[in-house]
Amino acid sequence: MEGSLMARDRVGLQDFVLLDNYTSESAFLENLRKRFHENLIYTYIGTLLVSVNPYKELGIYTKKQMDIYMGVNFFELPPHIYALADNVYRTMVSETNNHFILISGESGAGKTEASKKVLQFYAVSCPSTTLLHNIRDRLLLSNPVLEAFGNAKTLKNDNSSRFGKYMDIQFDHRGAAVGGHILSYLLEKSRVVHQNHGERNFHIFYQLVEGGEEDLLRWLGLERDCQKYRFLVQGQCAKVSSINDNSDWKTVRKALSVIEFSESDIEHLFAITASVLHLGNVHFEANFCGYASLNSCAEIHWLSKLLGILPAVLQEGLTHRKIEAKAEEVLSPFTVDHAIYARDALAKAIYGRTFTWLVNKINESLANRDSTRKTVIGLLDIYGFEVFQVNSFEQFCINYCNEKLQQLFIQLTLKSEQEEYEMEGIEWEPVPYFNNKIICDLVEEKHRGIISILDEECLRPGGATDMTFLEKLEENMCGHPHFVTHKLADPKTRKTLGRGEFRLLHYAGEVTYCVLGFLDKNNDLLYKNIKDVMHQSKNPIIRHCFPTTEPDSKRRPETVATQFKNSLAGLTEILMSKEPWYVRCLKPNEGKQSGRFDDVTVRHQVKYLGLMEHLRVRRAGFAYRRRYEVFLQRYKPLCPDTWPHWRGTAAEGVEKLVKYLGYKPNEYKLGRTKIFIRHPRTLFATEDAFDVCKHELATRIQAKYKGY
Ligand code: AD9
Ligand code: MG
Repeated sequence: MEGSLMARDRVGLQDFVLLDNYTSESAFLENLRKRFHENLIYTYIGTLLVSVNPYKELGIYTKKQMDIYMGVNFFELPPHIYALADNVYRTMVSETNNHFILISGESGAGKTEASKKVLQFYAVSCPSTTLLHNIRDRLLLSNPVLEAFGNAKTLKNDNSSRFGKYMDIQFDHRGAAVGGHILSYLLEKSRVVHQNHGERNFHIFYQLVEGGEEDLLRWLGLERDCQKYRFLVQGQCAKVSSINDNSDWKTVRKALSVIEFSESDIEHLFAITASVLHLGNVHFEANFCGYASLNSCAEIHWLSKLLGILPAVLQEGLTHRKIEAKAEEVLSPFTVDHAIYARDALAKAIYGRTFTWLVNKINESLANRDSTRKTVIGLLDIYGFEVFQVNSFEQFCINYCNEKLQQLFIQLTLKSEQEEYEMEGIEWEPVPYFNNKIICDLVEEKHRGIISILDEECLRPGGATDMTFLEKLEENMCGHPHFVTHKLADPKTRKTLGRGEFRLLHYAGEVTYCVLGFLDKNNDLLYKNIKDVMHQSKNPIIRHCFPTTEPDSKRRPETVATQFKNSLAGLTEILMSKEPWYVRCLKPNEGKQSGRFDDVTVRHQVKYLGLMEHLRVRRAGFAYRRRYEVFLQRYKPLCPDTWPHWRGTAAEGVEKLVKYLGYKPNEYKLGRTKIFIRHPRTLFATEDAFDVCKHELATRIQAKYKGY
């Protein structure tokens, strides 16, 4: 197996740094394509891993494969996500510092799959004890649960992450995985009440309806038919061939027990899930005064039962709003439209807050109670850049998040490279690249960015609408090279833009956003009286999610976009304090097809992900660097002066060693603490010599013992 693996990977180059014509995009693509058609989906650029989604099972994630990659030097085996995971792990253990793996790429490129593979690798390959097996299983099983509640079928991906996830895996001093912690980012709640054609609601709803046991469904008042629920039928694709809701239900159900959810937690959780479906079927009619009246006895019955709230209280909360006038409270009835709006707001709030509860609960179960020093490996798997026919507030947030990650990548790769050369006293030639800071600023700059302007409109009393928001944008962004609207566009572009739209020229391409709903989604308003109703719930999760006093209830809560902006700033800070590693995922085609490598699609991603620039930086500089001590320790048997003992400094030893090995002066540089090697082939040659040497030594030792 090992042999065949090595042999198979002689196709193309395993590392783009070896490309002779390294500035040629075509040569880059050719190498990717050649490898892709041989099912070799991984290729390095130095220590960065490029991955192309194969859209089929390759059989390369077995336990045997994990064993092959465990503890082996990074460049000694064909590129693999396990090689990267192993390298990160071993660096963490030997240097006792914190790391993170940034997995990026557009929607459907394979980020979530990659992050799962990394987690599985650690769970299986790290040292463990019976006690720790629990943690290991919980780490692994947190995934299906979060995916059930946080992923959904979109037009881009049948299992699209609709929330951002950052997970710290904690290790103790022996390198055993001892705990974890998850941070989640902005769940796309609007999906609960609305799905575009060809898309689904969150997986959990279908899993429950399709897979839920008869008794459970009866208890929840659900029928085994997705078509019965308004929140499940809008996309007209409840059944998806690539998804088995029935068996996924079983996995989730089992996972919840392993993560130590009590039976009562589980009951309450599914009571909430079902109540969202019942809420979707609540129907209003106009009464003789033109106000909304409820016409859904059965739904109210089930909602009342599942949430533990009196039917009359629920009914009033769904059709009225309380207005505080002087010392008294007045009940103001809703119109039908208003009632539908309030109902949907409630469904989104229930689901969104329960999701947060779920993440917290999982965190409790993953918490490591031992206070000894730990190191962590952070895994970042966020929703990828996406462009649909109609793009709204959700895409705006998701794409902004991707801009931020691209910015982080640019800062870290170029910054760290420059700093390292500077620190080590090595000359460095900067490489030009597109810096997307200008787009990040356009979105997030204080007082002037799109988010600030949106917030201002949300706060402006009276008269603010989505269209006035657009007008404000036009006033402020006029002339910005990455912003255009119908009014600001040249005649040719104008034809492609509607009057209620603005277009951003993102690093990954143009996206036209429809402003409809921006204010509303950013405000995310929920009337106080319905919150109070929820607080009366006998369902402990709901009561917890709707506390009597919300934090800072006197101040106006932060808007959704501002909260998101702040949480991304927090994330950036977390990441900046750790050592970065990168996986760049590429999509081979737009059709989710295996075996099809579409040049135009891949070329576009290679371009905007900055892979060519990254390669150039790697090539302009030095591909590999090793601390003197590490380099000497490994290769000292190759030189009689350094073997078996070297008494001088490690730096002097390395100098002796490379001279003896015949390194040419332009192939390497000696820095203050490290040796820098320009081409990997130099290192590979040394590695080959080392293999021969090891073999000879072993033969000599064997011969010696045979003589006895
Ligand atoms: V999104 O931004 O969350 O919409 P991801 O996470 O980048 O997106 P995901 O990992 O979910 O994409 O991959 C999409 C699908 O591609 C998976 O459901 C698999 O069917 C397929 N895939 C991805 N990576 C692999 C792989 N290494 N091997 C086999 C894969 N199939
Ligand atoms: Mg994903």
